[in-house]
Amino acid sequence: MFRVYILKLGIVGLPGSGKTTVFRALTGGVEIHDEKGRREIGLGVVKVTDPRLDFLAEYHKPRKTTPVTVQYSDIHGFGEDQPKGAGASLEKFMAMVRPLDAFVHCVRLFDSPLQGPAEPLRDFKALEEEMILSDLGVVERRLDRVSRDIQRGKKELSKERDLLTKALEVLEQGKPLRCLGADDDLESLRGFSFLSIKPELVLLNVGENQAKRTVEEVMDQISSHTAGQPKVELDWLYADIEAEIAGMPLEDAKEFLQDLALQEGAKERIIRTSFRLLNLIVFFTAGEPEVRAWPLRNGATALQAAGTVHSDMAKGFIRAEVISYDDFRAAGSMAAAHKAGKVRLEGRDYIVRDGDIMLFRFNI
Ligand SMILES: Nc1nc2c(ncn2[C@@H]2O[C@H](COP(=O)(O)OP(=O)(O)O)[C@@H](O)[C@H]2O)c(=O)[nH]1
Ligand SMILES: [Mg+2]
Repeated sequence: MFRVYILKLGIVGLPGSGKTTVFRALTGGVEIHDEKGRREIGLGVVKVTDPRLDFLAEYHKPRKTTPVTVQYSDIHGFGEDQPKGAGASLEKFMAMVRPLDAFVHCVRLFDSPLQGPAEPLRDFKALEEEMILSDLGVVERRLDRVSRDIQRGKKELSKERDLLTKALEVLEQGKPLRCLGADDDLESLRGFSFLSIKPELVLLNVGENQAKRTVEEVMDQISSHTAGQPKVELDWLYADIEAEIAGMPLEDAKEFLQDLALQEGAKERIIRTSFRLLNLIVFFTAGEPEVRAWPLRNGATALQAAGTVHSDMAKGFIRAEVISYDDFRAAGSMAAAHKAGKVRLEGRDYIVRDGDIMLFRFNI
């Protein structure tokens, strides 16, 4: 819990749906390297732009400014190019998928010479079904083992059996595991490598010649299909165009956007959607050494926020001095904010809000 994490999003989709294009659009081709300096294929880290962070940096002129970061990975292995047979490649696939916070499920909305005309709802359902079938296999095998162990006297496994039975029911209705509901159920299932349990951002990859109305119709179709499911969000992207822009110098990109009458900020919008999907907020710490944005679970306390920054701050927590970003903006300076009584002293149980600027007092 007391750990800053990089948000990990894995781009999945049927072959030819445009995963790699989406990956390039979202990361601009930024790559990270492993410990030996080798390029990690299909892994990119993005700094999240945030005008609030920019303003705080302008005000404090810190030595260092640190945005929230998001890691995208380009995951193939679904659909036809699923790793077959060889346990090693399935293991490798699962090792990539397991640590992900959520999937970005890329759905093709452009006609493709290889895959044929766009059939987004069909494609969406096909991948969903594949995830559900994979999970069904895992549940059935595990349930089999657990039931036998219970017969041999391992009574302590009966809770797991009940949970797996509930999971089985959901899957047999053709629904993804994220529909299970109660959050603690999901927590205890997370140890397994389930696919359909992950929050999912459905991302329509729209061809440049698609009519706006078509996009809206498809969005409607998919959202009626996922109606009632928790942890699903829907968004869209001109991946091909965005990928091209991502590789351009800034000035050229601006001109290009103007020519196409496109709005800037699809990437930022998708990141905001991901934050909503994962129920995350952002708080800030701001001073002369560093101005920094931190992701935090919505509903987390001041103590948990302190622990995100440093474990000592949680251990020796005394109180937090808190001002909302909007109040700070309105006051114009920290001195004015203090004078106006906008800086609050909050205890360990204070529920942090999006945009809070926090200073932790601690004693260790
Ligand atoms: N027209 C059009 N073509 C696209 C778009 N996105 C991807 N493609 C093309 O579709 C093909 C498959 O894309 P790719 O990203 O490699 O798909 P992947 O197999 O899911 O990684 C490539 O030829 C892309 O250039 C798009 O938005 N519009
Ligand atoms: Mg690819």
